[in-house]
Amino acid sequence: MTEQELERRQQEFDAKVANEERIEPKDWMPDDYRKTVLRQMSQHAHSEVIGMQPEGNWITRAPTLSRKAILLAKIQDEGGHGLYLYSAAETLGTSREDMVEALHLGKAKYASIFNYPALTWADMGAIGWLVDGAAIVNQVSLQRTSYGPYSRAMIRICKEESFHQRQGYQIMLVLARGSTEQKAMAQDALDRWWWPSLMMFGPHDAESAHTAKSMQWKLKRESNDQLRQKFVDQAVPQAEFIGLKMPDPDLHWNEDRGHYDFGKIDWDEFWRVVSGDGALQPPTSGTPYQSPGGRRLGTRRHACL
Ligand code: FAQ
Repeated sequence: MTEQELERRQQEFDAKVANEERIEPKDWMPDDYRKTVLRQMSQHAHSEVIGMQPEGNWITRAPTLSRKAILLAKIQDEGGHGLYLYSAAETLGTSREDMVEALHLGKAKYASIFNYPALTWADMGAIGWLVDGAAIVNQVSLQRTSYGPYSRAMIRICKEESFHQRQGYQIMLVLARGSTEQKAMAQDALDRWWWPSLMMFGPHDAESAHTAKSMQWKLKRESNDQLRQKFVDQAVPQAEFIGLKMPDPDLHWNEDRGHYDFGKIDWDEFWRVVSGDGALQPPTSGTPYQSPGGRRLGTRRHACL
């Protein structure tokens, strides 16, 4: 391709992005754009599939038949999301086998939150409420992403994810209004899943390798910190409504900003967990489990591994 032709195609691509048109598989796109969309979509697809595992662990231990049926349907949906996303990513010219191989070789990532163990039934509530809740905040924004197949996959995924979030919140609500022990179990799950949920949005904008370019391409429509703030503002009143306490002494409403301020995220823990630190050492009776990041994880009394 001549330099002139390349420039013409680049201008055409830039104009489409500026005019809010979607980039389609048959369209010319810069190599870096293709690489970045593929990285994000394959990471997203892997997260959906790996994300089935902590919940899959609880299918045989769901407390009632109805809870089991709901959990099964929810986990199947996550598998389906992975499949739409692999199909959408294949339109960029890579096969599903190559994406899965990259995952197995450690070249592709998945959301680090799925390295944390699901220790009690309340974790099914916390995962739905917080993990799906954080995923939706991001995915609603991605419905307007510039890559057509990704944006269309997000529309269907958001509808299903919204049911997932509600079923999780409903589990938490029932536990929080139950016996003292059930309420303690719900609080323990919130304590363990809150900070990892905030980490799902990725590093702060100033530390985020890809955000600036992805925003310019309208691949990302809101930055990691903007999305994280939306999630916090939404989750805090939800916790208050069911009478649970967020595990963050620095969390408070900031009248001037019109948002909640919150405490510092432990990024050392994030990077340790991203790089595979997830092994759980079973405690001796009554001593706490340690999270992959070293935080206290509840006791053997609550765990049903
Ligand atoms: N975990 O430059 P940035 C779900 C990596 S779906 C691990 O800010 P970017 C459904 C990042 O890859 C949840 N690694 O990156 C469900 C990069 O490393 P690289 C998944 C992370 O892409 C619920 C480096 O850090 N959702 O949960 C994470 O611009 C319940 C620098 O980061 C999506 O994937 C992380 N959390 O922004 C299923 C949404 N964050 O690749 C079952 C789509 C960052 O250069 C049960 N993805 N890294 O080696 C995105 O929106 C973006 O990729 C972000 C990260 C926002 C996650």
